[in-house]
Amino acid sequence: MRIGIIGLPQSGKTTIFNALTESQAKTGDYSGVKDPNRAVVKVPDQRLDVLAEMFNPERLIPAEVEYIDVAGLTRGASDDEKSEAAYIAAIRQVDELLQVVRSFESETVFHPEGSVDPKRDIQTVNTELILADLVLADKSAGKLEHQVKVAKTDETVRHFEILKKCKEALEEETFIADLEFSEEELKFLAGFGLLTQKPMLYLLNMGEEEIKKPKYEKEDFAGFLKPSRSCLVPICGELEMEISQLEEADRPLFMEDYGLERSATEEVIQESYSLLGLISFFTYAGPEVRAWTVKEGTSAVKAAGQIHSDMERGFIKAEVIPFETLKELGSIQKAKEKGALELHGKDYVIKDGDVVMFRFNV
Ligand SMILES: Nc1nc2c(ncn2[C@@H]2O[C@H](COP(=O)(O)OP(=O)(O)OP(=O)(O)O)[C@@H](O)[C@H]2O)c(=O)[nH]1
Ligand SMILES: [Mg+2]
Repeated sequence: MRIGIIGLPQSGKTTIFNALTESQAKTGDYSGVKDPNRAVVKVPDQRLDVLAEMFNPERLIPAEVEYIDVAGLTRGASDDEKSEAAYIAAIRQVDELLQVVRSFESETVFHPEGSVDPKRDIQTVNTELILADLVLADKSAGKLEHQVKVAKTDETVRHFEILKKCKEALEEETFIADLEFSEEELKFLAGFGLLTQKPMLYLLNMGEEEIKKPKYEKEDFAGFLKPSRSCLVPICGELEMEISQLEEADRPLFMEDYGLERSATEEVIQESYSLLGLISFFTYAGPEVRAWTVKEGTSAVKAAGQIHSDMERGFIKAEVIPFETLKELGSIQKAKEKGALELHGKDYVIKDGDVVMFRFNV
């Protein structure tokens, strides 16, 4: 999974990138154009730790997420009709966006709009996303319109209609994610990497003093966030970055001092997963215990295919035990004795936390 971090200049994107990825990228060096920061992190999952203890495997492989932190979006970023800004191109390929919204006050950190106003900033950024998509949809529709004139096929007409629908929605400031499409239409649109089609998680970047006395409540943003399924997580970016730089053993005490119940990193990943409709399952084949990520509703045979195409082709059955049951019983051996391993066929729908052994034949 790939997640792009966006927001206005100096809203705290790189600070939060560092917190999420335990990186040390330079913060506060506003310079407009720069290469994106990238880092891959292992998805923290306490269930995997329990399994590690139970199986004592040679290798423990968590799921991974890549974060891409780009330069700040500015007003008019999408005005250039000829070439798309490189940092916008860089986020067209991600699965989900994190929009960092500044709530912290600071005498020393400048605000491109002159004052702290999260709702206005969200609007500014979202307008840029809409414009960037509009330019792209317009260009592509123009090309198709030409094709429709010179060599009309049913397909070109259909594709042109899809883009027209997108353009009309964007002109009304509707995000593409809030439109209805058929499977086939979605397949066609997937190639464009429309920014307003991506799930978005908003991170309200608070100052330290806001932990105890929040300036804004989540409810203040209800009905305001786009696309409509989005949600907002308040996070204290600077503190989270400090926490990420501590030794793991020192973190709980530090967090307690500031009245933080858990690190925001885990919450961000959880919310990111649920926005994308992703779940985790686990396998314990041979020397390896491993976490896998699939879309909710994935069948056992497709899940096997994600591991290896041979496993999909030669699929026989899946031996499944829910994580909680396995944890209670204490070991696979015990689970076998108790007959707690369920046998499922191809069409079984994988559930979050399933511990699975695939039986296959090649
Ligand atoms: N007081 C305070 N300062 C913060 C907070 N989060 C970030 N900053 C500061 O804000 C400045 C900008 O932070 P960055 O993380 O570099 O912001 P950015 O969004 O990546 O900036 P650009 O990449 O230039 O767009 C830095 O000096 C940070 O130390 C916060 O929660 N409180
Ligand atoms: Mg930055």
